[in-house]
Amino acid sequence: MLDNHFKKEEFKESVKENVKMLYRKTIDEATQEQVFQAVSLAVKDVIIDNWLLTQKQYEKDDPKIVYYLSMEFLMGRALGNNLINLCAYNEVKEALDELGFDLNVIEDQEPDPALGNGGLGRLAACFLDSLATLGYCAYGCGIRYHYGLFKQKIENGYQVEVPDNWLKNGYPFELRRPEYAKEVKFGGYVRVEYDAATGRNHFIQEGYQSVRAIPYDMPIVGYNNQIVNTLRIWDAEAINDFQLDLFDKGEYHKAVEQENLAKNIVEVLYPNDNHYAGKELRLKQQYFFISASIQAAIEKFKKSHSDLHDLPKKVTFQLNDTHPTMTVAELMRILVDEENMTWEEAWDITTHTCAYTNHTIMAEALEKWPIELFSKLLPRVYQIIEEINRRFLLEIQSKYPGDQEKIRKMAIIYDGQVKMAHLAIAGGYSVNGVAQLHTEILKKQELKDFYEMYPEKFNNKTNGITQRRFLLHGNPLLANWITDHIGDGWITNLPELSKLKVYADDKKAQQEFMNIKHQNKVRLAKYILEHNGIEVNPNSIFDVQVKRLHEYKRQLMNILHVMYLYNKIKEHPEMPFYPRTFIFGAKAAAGYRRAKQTIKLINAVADVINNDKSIDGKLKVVFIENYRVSNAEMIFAAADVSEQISTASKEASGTGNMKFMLNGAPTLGTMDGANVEIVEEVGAENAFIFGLSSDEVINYENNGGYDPMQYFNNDPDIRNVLMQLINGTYSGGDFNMFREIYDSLLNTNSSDRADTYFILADFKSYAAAQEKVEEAYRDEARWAKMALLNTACSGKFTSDRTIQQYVDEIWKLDKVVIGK
Ligand code: GL2
Repeated sequence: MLDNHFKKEEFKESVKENVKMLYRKTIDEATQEQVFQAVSLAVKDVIIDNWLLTQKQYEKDDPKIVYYLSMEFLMGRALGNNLINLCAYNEVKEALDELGFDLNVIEDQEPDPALGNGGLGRLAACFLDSLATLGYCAYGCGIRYHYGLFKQKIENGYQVEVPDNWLKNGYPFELRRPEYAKEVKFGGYVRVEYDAATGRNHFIQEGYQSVRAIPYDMPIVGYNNQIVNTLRIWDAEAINDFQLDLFDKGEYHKAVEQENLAKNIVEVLYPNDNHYAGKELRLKQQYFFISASIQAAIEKFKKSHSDLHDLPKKVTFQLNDTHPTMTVAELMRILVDEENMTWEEAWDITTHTCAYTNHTIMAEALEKWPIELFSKLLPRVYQIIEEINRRFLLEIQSKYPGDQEKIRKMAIIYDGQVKMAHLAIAGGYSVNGVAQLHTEILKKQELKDFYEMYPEKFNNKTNGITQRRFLLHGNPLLANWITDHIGDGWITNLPELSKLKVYADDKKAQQEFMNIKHQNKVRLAKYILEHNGIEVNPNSIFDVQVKRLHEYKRQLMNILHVMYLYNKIKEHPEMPFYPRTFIFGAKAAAGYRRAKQTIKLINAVADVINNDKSIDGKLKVVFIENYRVSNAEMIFAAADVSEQISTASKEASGTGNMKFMLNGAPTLGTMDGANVEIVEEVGAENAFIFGLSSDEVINYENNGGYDPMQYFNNDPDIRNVLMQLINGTYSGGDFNMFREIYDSLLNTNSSDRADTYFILADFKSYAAAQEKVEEAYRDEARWAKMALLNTACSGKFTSDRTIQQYVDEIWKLDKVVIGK
């Protein structure tokens, strides 16, 4: 065991031995990447022992299991995190020092496993960390994409996507488990066979293509408790190797197709965040990993239990958004077709085993599959959904006799489409939103009819984040300072941070706190210089917006405000102005044109402003290339201001907001998502809140009445900034480069409502809030107190709390302690 009785000399030997075995080299000949592989193997060796121990304990205790089914797990690097959770980080750092290597440099060799897009995938990763740390038996189930989220390069100000071949050197923490392979079937037709003996029909899929799903397991190390859970991601392989006899039988085509199916299915993660593209391959991916995961779960259950009716007592399938909703139908298929249960029995089990989390109200994210596509690809599963729908409509009719409107709005299959959210709600026992406000909007607006029909299913689970990665690993200076002041209980009990409140007015504590922030800003400034070639002033205010690029998140409002500030500085050079660095980081979905134009705009504005000597470095704009989990950790630690400026009602929760808060950056934001709860915890005086409320936004949306042109006409500052989008100021004289952005705000040429996300409506209150930020920052003591209180009040936002609520209110899991 590495924790507590870590043996440094043994570890060093093991690293050297690994270098020798893997590369036939001595350690002084090895590259940094080779040392990374060797160190990781040595760490994995330790983890495996605990992994086995955990397995044994689970076999002994037979605890209830949650399967967290998700298309995305945005894990981030594992090496550093594993060392942190094994409580061996400092020891390994020392050991490597003695071998002549720097752990930070070694950590940097690891590719970010980026099997996710943004918040939804990162939440899944934080949840796994908390589940292992709290001692719950949990499996993450997902897909082993060969290419994760693309790497972003900025060329000439534009985003260019580069494939992320994260497996190219081999990933040291995964374990291939071919003995648990499962077959997954696509296409063909369903033959019905009547069994006279039982009087039942049997449904047999024939003429299908299939792939073999091969699981790869990644260890999820709990913090200091010897528990190691499993993230199981499925790869695909062709079932038949190339068969000449098929060729002879004229089925050459089928053999090749089957091979291609296997090759394509796990090739790449769809790079869309909060957006559904409706591609057939995506539907294949969904069924592929769900079928394999559910088959494996049932098989595992049957190994130690004799009666499948007990499944709900021992298993929960948590559906991370609608992407894994196929679970409902696949479980029904297995229970009815393979286990020969009656429909009623199977339905009772299914609806007590599946639970659904809704992560967005964005209409474009709602998954609806055309019947034609669906029924062709998954003929038997589709039949089952038809039957679920038929019975569900009967239930609606008996509850609301004659109400056709209810059927139209609630049916699972309607208008030629399969509506996945409706299936998830009908087929599960729990529906949760991810922040209080979001859950209320679901109940009152988006899912109102379902809430009326099944109020008992609805509940809220406000998101959280793991402090182990986002403070202990990402911000070691602050982590040590906190531990020096209040002990290290916060690592597994974040609300203990409130003990820091007594230091809020303590001059020395304030100075130390801000000094740490400064050092972290220096670290980020160095990264920015190395990666962007831009020099930034660590004494300026670091104002940061990092998240996916999406119109509703309003990076556009941020950069328009930068343009506005620049105009003010130019017009009034004598005006007092506290130096500011506006930092952006964001990937845009590869096919999202408007988002990509916004990236270009940010870079174009950066180019002009950063090169204008006349403003004396008062303003800098930086777009950090390839924002991802590993650089995020550093960015949160260095932020002064946390930009959380989505149009109220649109951001279901947000989790970046919590990471900033934890690291002592006050929120500049709207009353949206979890911002509402952040303000509740820290107090309105320690945040900068502005803009329309969600009720106001929803009211405008439902009743019209918002006219952005009125702001353009009446406000010369706004008009000025908007005109600069089309007069060449930031485009070297090209009037068209940002025309579409301009049009999107005012017009006119498109059928969309102008300024869909109320940027002009909120602009002036945003600018006013920004002025308040500057005023607060000038007062050093006030700012230090605010920053410190943000950290001190962030205890609620640990994913440990979120997970405990899921456990208590939805999953009902048993706690496991190793050695008990
Ligand atoms: C999201 C929401 O947009 C985000 O607000 C939320 O914090 C996360 C996690 O619940 O889920 N929904 C979604 O589809 N994506 C998100 O990040 N991609």
